[in-house]
This record gives sequence, C-alpha cells and structure tokens, in this order.
Amino acid sequence: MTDTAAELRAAAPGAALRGAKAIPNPLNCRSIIAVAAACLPCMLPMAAHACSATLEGGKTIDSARHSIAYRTDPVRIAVGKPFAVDLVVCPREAAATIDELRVDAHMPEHRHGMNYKASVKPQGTLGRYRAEGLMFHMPGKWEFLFDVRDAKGVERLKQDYPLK
Ligand SMILES: [Cu+2]
Repeated sequence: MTDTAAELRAAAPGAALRGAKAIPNPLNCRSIIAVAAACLPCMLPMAAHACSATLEGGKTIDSARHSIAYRTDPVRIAVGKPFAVDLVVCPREAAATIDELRVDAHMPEHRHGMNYKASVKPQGTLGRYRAEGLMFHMPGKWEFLFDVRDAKGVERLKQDYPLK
C-alpha cells in the first residue's frame, strides 16, 4: 500500500486511476487531493469534454484533463518481443494543447520497468502518436504509464496490462 501512496504522490492530480483502491493516509493531504482530483469527472458530469479519444480495437483511458486511446502493435504482446503502441491523445479542455507525450511501462509488484526506453513520435494527424521500442521481458502484471505534458504540467494516465 505504501507503494501505491508513493505513486499517488509522484503523479499529477487526476492521474491516479488506481487511487480508488488506495487507503489514503489521513496525514497525507496530497494523496487525498490526488484521489479527489481523480474523481472530478464523476463529480462534474456536466463539465464540457472537448473530446473522447477512440482508436478502433483499442482501449480508452479517461482522466481529469485528458482522454487517451491506445492500441498495441501487435495487439497481442508476446514476452520478450518488441512491440509498438499507437495512441490518440486529446485534451478535455478545448483550448489546451499537448506539449509532450511519454510512454513507459513497469511492473509495480516487482518494482522494475522495462529494459528499453520507448521513443514517441507524433503522427500525421493531430493528437496521434506512435511509441516504438517497448518490450515486456517477463510475464506478469505490467502497467502502462502515459505522461501527458501541457501548460498545466504533467498528467499521468495508467492502465494495467496482465501478460501471460
Ligand atoms: Cu517483473
């Protein structure tokens, strides 16, 4: 649980998708703020959404400030085989622009990341990116980390990826 709390502190507000599972330390105000920020979309159902990212055959993650759709290439990742990730990222606030997208992954239970650093390149269409050079070197519970940087800072979106 301390691991999750540490991630909450490290992540930008709104990024803690797994925050609902965490039991915030009452003395740790930043964790509580992070959890509250993660719930903003549910508390503000009338808030205007500039976009909702979609990618055929892909998965979507929504956070406070961004919507990400991603699809791995190949769709089925194999242990020890390089793969790429195609992404669509869009800001929820109409005027916001994305300055940088970083794609990474780690195994939270093993406390290690990948052995390679992914390179992310914008594609022709606005909001489309492709990350290359990823590899999961062992089976188990991986987690994708998508860091979106805009004028307000970095927002981290995460999603579990169990690899058999
Ligand atoms: Cu591992």
